[in-house]
This record gives sequence, structure tokens and C-alpha cells, in this order.
Amino acid sequence: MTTVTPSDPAQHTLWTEDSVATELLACEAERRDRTRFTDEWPELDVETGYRIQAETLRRRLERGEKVVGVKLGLTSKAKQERMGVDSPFVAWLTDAMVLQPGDEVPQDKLIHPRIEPEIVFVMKERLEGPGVTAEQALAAVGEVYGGAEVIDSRYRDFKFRAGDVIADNASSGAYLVGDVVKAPGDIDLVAETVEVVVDGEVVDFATGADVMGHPAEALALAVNDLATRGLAVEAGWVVLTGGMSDAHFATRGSVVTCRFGTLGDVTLYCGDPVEDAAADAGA
Ligand code: OOG
Ligand code: MG
Repeated sequence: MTTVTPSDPAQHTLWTEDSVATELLACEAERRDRTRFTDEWPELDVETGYRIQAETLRRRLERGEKVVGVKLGLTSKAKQERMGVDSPFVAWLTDAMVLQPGDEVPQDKLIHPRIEPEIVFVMKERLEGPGVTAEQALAAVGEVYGGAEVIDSRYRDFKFRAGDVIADNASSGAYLVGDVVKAPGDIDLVAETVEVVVDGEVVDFATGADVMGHPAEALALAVNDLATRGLAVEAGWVVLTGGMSDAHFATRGSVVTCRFGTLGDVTLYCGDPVEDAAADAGA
């Protein structure tokens, strides 16, 4: 695998889809961030990003992970503005990313985790684009939950362009699904509220409307986008419809709760504060 440094522009084309996939998975495994590839390889566009994303998924599956669903990225204005990328995208969830209630944020595997509230769907039917509307998408949903995603970009300071972040599986890290379940017909997904509470203090607020006007729009976008690559959303899959608000640092020692209006509390414990001081000192 060939890698180059930004100070060596004559060699920037030496990046390949294969070597970017290798580097991204190495950064993840070694808890190492890096500068975005698009500074060195401007041709890394959305399509190239998806091919790299597919290659990293192939390697995750090869090492034994299983696909459990998909996640949307940047489906809210809050996220788009913070990240400076204005179009939503889709990425993969595997069983290695699943957290159970009471689990801590896996700080020893992550670089600079941040937490964001998400409306989560579990599919009752397979859904395949193109041309799927939000209404059709919602009809294929079996269950609705509140969730909290722990994102962890492999890019320094979460600075990336669309191609970079798509290649990086949309900053995937881990996620926790809450324990309150609703049928899609029993919840007003536009009006559903969420407060992000960090150590008892409300630091953010959003509603389902912040996710493309309705979280089912995000699901429709996912299936229609996947269809361009010959893929579908399968029955039983989990769909994270995208951060409703900005994401907030999972600082060690803190407790972050995504407090939904009707979908309950989804709480993440961010680890031991003592280790934090040691980690910071060593960083
Ligand atoms: C990109 C991942 C976005 C979401 O819900 O918007 C994402 C990022 O913010 O690093 O998971
Ligand atoms: Mg997210």
C-alpha cells in the first residue's frame, strides 16, 4: 500500500481506493486521526467515496462482522452546518458497533467520540428503490426507537469533505438503541422532541422535523441512494436516520442522555474520569 504526505503533491495520485480503505481501517484500529484525503486527492468524490466505503465494508465482513443495518449522515441542518457538508449520505452498521443499555462508550477503541440523538427504525419489510416515497418507506418500518449514536471520524478535528466522510463510513463508531418501542402509527415523528443532557444540563434540543422534515424522508433517501448501487434495505435491519442535533463530545467521566419526548431516555456513560487525565496527558 502506498501512502503519501501532503507535502509531496507530485505523488498525490498515488492514493488509490484500496490504499485509502487500508489507511482508514488502520486509523480506526490504531486510534489515530489523519488529515482528509481530498486535500491530497481532490478527485475523491462522492462516487469514489462510496466505492471505498464498500471496500471497507467488505473487509469488515471478511473479518467476521455482520451487517445489521444502515445509518444516514447529515440529514439535519444542525449537522450539515457543523460539518460544512450539505448533502446527506448513507453508510453501514455492523454488529461490532452495537452497544447494550448500561454499556460504556468504548473509549479504548475510539479517537474523539461524540454523541448525537437519532430516531431509529427497525424494518419489518425489505425496501428497495428507486422512487420510494417517505410514505412508502414508513409503511415498511416495524418499530421506532430513540437512539444515541457515538460518531468517531478518522479525520482530525472532524474536518472532511463529502468524499472523505463517505469513504470513512460516515464516522461510524457505536450506537445504542433505547428500550421504548413504538409502532410507526403510534408516534408523531415530526413532533417527537429530544433533549441532549450532559451531566444533568440540557445542552441541545431538536425534533423529528429537523431530520429532513420527517425521519421517513431520510429512510427514503437511503433506499433510493442504495438502489443506485444495486442495494436495498433488508427486513430486520436497523436504520439510524441521522443526528437530529449537533453531536456532543463524549468526555470521559460524563454521562450523556438523549431524552426523547415519548421514546424515553437513552443514556451513555462515557467512562472513567481518572483515565481521562492520563489519556489527555499522553495525547
Ligand atoms: C458524519 C457522520 C454523520 C449523522 O447522523 O449525521 C452522522 C459526522 O458528523 O462526522 O452520523
Ligand atoms: Mg449519526
